[in-house]
Amino acid sequence: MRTEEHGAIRLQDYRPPDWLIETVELDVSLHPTATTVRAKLKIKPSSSGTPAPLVLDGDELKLASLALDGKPLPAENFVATPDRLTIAQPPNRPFELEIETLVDPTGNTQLMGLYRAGATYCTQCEPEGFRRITYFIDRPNVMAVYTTRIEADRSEAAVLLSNGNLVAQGDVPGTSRHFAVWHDPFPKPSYLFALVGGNLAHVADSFTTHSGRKVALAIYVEPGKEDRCAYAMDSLKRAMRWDETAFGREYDLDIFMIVAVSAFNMGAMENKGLNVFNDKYVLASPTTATDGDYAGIEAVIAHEYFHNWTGDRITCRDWFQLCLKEGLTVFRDQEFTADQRSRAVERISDVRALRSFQFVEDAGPLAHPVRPELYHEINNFYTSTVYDKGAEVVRMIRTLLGPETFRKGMDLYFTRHDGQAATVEQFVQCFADVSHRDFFPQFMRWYSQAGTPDIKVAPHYDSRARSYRLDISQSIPPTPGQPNKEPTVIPLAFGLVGENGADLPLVLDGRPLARGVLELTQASQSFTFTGIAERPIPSLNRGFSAPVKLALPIEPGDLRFLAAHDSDPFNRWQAVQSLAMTLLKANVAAVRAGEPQREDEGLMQALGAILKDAKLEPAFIALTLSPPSDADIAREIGSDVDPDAVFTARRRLRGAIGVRHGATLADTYARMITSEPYRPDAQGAGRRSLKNACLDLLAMTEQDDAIARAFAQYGGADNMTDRMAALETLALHDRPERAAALDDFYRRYADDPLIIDKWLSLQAAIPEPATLDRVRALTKHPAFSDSNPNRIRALIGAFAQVNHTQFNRADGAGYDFVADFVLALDPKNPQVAARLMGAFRSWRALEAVRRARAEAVLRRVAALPTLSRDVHDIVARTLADS
Ligand code: 0A1
Ligand code: ZN
Repeated sequence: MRTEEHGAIRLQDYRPPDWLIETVELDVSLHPTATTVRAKLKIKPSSSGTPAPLVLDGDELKLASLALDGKPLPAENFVATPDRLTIAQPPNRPFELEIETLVDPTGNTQLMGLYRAGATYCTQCEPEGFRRITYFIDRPNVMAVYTTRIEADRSEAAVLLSNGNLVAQGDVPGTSRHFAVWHDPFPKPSYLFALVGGNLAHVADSFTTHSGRKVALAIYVEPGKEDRCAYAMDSLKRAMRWDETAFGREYDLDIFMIVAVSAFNMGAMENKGLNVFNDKYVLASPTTATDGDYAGIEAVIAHEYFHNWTGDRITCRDWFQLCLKEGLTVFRDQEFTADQRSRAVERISDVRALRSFQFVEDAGPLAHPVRPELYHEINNFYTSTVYDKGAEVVRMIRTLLGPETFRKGMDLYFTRHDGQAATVEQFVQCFADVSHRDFFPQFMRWYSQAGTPDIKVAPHYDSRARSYRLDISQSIPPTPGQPNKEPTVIPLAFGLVGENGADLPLVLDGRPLARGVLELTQASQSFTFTGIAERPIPSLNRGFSAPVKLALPIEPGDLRFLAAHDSDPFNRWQAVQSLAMTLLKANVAAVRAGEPQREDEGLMQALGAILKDAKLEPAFIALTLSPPSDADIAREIGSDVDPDAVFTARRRLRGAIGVRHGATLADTYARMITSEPYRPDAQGAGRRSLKNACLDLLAMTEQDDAIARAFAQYGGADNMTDRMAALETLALHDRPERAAALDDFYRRYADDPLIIDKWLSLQAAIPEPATLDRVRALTKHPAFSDSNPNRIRALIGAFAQVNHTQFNRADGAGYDFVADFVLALDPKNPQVAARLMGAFRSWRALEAVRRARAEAVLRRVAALPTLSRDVHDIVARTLADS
């Protein structure tokens, strides 16, 4: 238990540390249940003044011994509890503290600190895991140089790794044990420490940096998995090259290592020189991984690598600044993917995800600013808001300044703050300094105000004056703890599309509009463009230049025109989505009223035109064929949501598309098939995504031949992408083919947990009432394990977060099931339990019956006295009034 247990930690209470730790010498002797950790810390007062007590953080620690400057510290001079080590009167000068602790990696089910993933020893220290290894000032602005000696039985851990460079290794004479010593010359916060020990195989390669230094690269995996590392290694090398070109960032150590482990709470971790990965984001082969898996690997490998500069070289002053490294690094990995694959497709995919997760988070009780000002449990702030909205905020800075000035600001950030633990203010100041623009104080509101801004636009065309005026207002809805908001700086990329489909020149106040970006700064303001000879169609928020909700009265005919002609591909896609959203909202209401579904011939024609447009990328067409997600529709409806009606309306629309465009879809399906061998590149993936979108829409017609086509593809596929896509299609149809394919899938892949995760997820996501019983039964299946986060996410996570109709069953049984699972998991792994509990975040927007059931379950959970801080925090905020 920590003292903050019942209190909040606030940004305004920030104080620099009283003590600094300059060097850490760790000596870790690995043992399955009794690992000894000797830590020698060089500590000094951070300023000359009255000496403060030395308070070191701990978490479930056992102290074995303590010495100061080589002498055992008398018991009356310190207090050690599992969560704290206090020396009330330390010397007021630099001194050396030697701490010996005893930890149990096998018993560590939280997967924070030193734990075991299968037989492998590994660590996870971000954000507060290092204190589960030794007592420490466990905050990111205490930066030390680490030397780590690891010792283990050779039979148990032939490979011993830590951060930095290997400086010594050898046998421990007279024993079966051996050791390795690693030294990391870069001062770093404790959260970036890592060690790994195990019987691992590895794949080696090298990379020559821009300045000609040769860096050794290694990916460590369980023996037998070496042949699934090629794509991860290739992605790593491409990421290293890209960071040199796009940001001028070179790698700095002699070696860069990645270790894939089978049990990990998150995706991966950027420990300096030794990234630890969830094996899901490393292992891939054409027959085991889908195109989506490959894309995920490429993005996560790049993300963790990019952290070497944005996170490791420049870290965060405190955890309130988490978006400083995460938002910026997501922005960087999105740009990397855009350059490696297709910019338009990447942007659309990122915005779809933003709307389905971040907008939903921002509209509910868990809404928080990109930089929170208060937390009870920092683990609960690794959120879509911090990561994805954080990336959007960086993107807006680039949009406002243009790419050249943005790059200058980044260069300044890297030189000015290298080696430091920085703040968001310091980051933003770099852009203010290079641009001499004065909007940054107001722009900071993007970091401090939660909620998605609403933008209302009223256009007026004056044909006599040949002028076009836009009246634009902005407002941000209230969010928990923030009833009133101030206007912020919103870059709105913008074009006026003329009759021939080309953009008209934009002249504002007698000057051409720079880069076509309007800068909104006031609650309401007007912009008048001159020299507009014809009534144009406005194309607003091009490329989704700002993460806002836009309300613009626009005729369906104009949207169809934009869908066909907008020079901005994002807004071509958006025009179709807007048409579909309007129809879907009307049809959700119709389903509930028992009325027939409306049709929109204009939408159908727009889709038909896109489907036949040979100039468009297949991946773009596939994205356009997919209507807004259930989560997105529910969020747009906003209140009194019936998830069954949302699902029905969306499914019927997809069926209608299948019927209306059956011939073209079948033709496109056939055209997208190639005889070339599978390659996971963007082009191949794009063709497969279109092919499989067609397959799925055709099956929505419920025609026997369409189901047969899917079943044939399932059986005949030579790669996992096509097999899985066919299975996903079959899963939506209660036909004998579904059961046959699911059984076959299990038989084929029973030995491969990462593939069986797909099988679990797919069944958990089936939108039918029988699913809950199926999921319950699967929790007892030998393939499931409640001690592996990937299995939990695959089964329970998919049910709670993907299956909107069955999690939100009107009888409340879905809520009870997930809550009971969370309560059983909580004592073992509170972090993963709390994430599952996040599925309740939109309960207030539901219709009355479900809302009451969800609330009852939330209150039942909240009443339990033994909840972890993680789950308690989520439930308390989910239930709070405002
Ligand atoms: N910094 C990592 C995310 C991460 C956070 C916490 C973890 O502990 C369970 C693990 C990873 C990233 O952004 O990739
Ligand atoms: Zn990250």
